[in-house]
Amino acid sequence: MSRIVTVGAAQLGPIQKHHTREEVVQRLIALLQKADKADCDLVVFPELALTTFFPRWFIDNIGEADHWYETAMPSPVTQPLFDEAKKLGIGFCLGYAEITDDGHRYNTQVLVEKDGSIIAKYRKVHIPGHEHHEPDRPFQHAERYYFEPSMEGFGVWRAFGARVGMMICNDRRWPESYREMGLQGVEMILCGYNTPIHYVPDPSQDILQGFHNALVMQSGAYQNGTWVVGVAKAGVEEGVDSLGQSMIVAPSGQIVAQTFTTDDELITARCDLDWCKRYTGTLFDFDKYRRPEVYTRITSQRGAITD
Ligand code: CDT
Repeated sequence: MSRIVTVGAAQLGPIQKHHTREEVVQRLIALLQKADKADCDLVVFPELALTTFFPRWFIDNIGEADHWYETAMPSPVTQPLFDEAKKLGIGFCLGYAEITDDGHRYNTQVLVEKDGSIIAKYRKVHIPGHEHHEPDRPFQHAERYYFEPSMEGFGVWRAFGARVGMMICNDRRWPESYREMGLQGVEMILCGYNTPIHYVPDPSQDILQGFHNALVMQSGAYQNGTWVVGVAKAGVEEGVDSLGQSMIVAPSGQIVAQTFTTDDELITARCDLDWCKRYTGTLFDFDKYRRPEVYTRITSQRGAITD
């Protein structure tokens, strides 16, 4: 008997600075209700799904940014989302900015089961952008100021009858992210993202944003024999145009569903988990074909040595 998880990728349109968390939670609930009509088991929301993408602004006193972060999950404001999901019997994955009791700041996703219990928390490993104010940019990408990189790495958890992993936005561009999970037998990777179309350090990449987005998720899925669910916060947010093109990618690397707007939009797919074995049991039978003894640079060295 095949193992099916029906997943919904719940893309969000922009969240402007003046939008309250209460308003955003109502949008998330509306998407959950659509997902219920489509018989979803699990709904994936974007990175930083409760607020605008605030690292586009720099402020000298980081304490003044505390209001963008969640101190608890769920909280009184997000509890209605947890309640609705539990009532509908749908699990979800939600990205948000987290501040811990001892003041650490992470870019985080939680995975919540159908009964409302939190299965896992993932904190972003690859933090892109810059640490300091760069006044010549049209907008900042100061994630390295607002978030510290997680030292916890990439986990895989049993949930929804599957082996589920998580990553966040820039993580999807790094093959190591997928492989770390592939080596734990991952069958479905959940990834929220906010990707500005304009890449300030090299604008020649702007036109390629959609291509690169698909390229990395399709190859990551194929090379690790896993489903990948990539979900955008899209559209023009505070004047910054961000990529949509949320997608659900099969272990073959094929896109089985993709959004066509930059607004709140749900796409769904019935994901056959046994499809993973067609790849992990053949061409990508890691146990048979991998050569870790010759990959030692991967963990012993960070940058390229060219001399
Ligand atoms: N949120 C996030 O990680 N965005 C990056 C933007 C490019 S780096 C400035 C991404 O990889 O999509």
